[in-house]
Amino acid sequence: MARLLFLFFVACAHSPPALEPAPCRVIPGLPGPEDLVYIARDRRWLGSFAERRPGQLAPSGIFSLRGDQVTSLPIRAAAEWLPVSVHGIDWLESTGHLFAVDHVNPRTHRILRMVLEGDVLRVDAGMTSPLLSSANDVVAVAADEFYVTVDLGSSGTLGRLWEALTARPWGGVVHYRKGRWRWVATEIAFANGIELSADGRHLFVAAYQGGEIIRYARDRQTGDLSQRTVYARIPGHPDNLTWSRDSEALVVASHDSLWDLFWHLRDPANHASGGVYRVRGPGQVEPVFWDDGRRLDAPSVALEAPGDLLLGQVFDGELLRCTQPAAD
Ligand SMILES: [Ca+2]
Ligand SMILES: [Ca+2]
Repeated sequence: MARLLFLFFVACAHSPPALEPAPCRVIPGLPGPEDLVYIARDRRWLGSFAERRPGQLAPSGIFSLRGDQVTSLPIRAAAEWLPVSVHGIDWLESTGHLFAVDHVNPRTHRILRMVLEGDVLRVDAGMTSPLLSSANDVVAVAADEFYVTVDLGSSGTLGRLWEALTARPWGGVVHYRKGRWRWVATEIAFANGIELSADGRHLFVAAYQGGEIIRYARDRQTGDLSQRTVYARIPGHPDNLTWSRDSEALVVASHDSLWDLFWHLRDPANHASGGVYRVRGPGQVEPVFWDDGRRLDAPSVALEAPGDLLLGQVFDGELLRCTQPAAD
């Protein structure tokens, strides 16, 4: 089994892109800043964080980054919603809601909808379904409609382990509208980051184990997905998706090697390299950042804001803020 594991992980490695090191600075943060959104009206980022290393206390929540100041935001909620264990998030600008995947316990995942009131988040709805066996990320369409990626479709622990190790395409996408849950996409190898086009006509999903971004046509009346195509192949294992400042490109952070990620999980001194890629159209993949892990390990998300590219990661506590040429 160990030999099989070794061969599997080595097979996932690839060579890094040739890039000049970007001018970046490290911002000390909270453990596992896995996903980010940008709140333009407040000129600040919000991010999910969670301690994922075994044997540690497991704080989790939402942080705010203003300037270089990271603060954990208090979450006000009925007792049944607390404590939270947050994973992927999405910001719905039209209603001012933050949506968050909450890994409340290993078998019951749910989606929390929160309102940002100054420096406090108030949970105003929580939604769950047996379909959310292993939820990863969420993208909201409206206050009462969203899509959730389910990374591993198996229900038991052993089944999930087998599915992950053998890269079985048993994950998918679940759609929620006004109390109704249903599968709208299946056969995805570890469905991870998810984004919607501005016009709502296309949905994009990062297949982490497939090393690709999948695009679907979306029916805006029914929410149905169709016309699955491989939009872009990404080096390594693509995690969360965001839109570029000009909304013309998808930006994706990717881990180079699952083997390195595994050893980084065991010990922060072991580095896990990764990159950030911009996808301007079908097959048009442009590397914009790469690091061997000494500045940032296992990048999980990259989000552009005016003049900056902010990167989060899976396990360690730092954020990386890189200067970009001003686009606006
Ligand atoms: Ca997200
Ligand atoms: Ca993710």
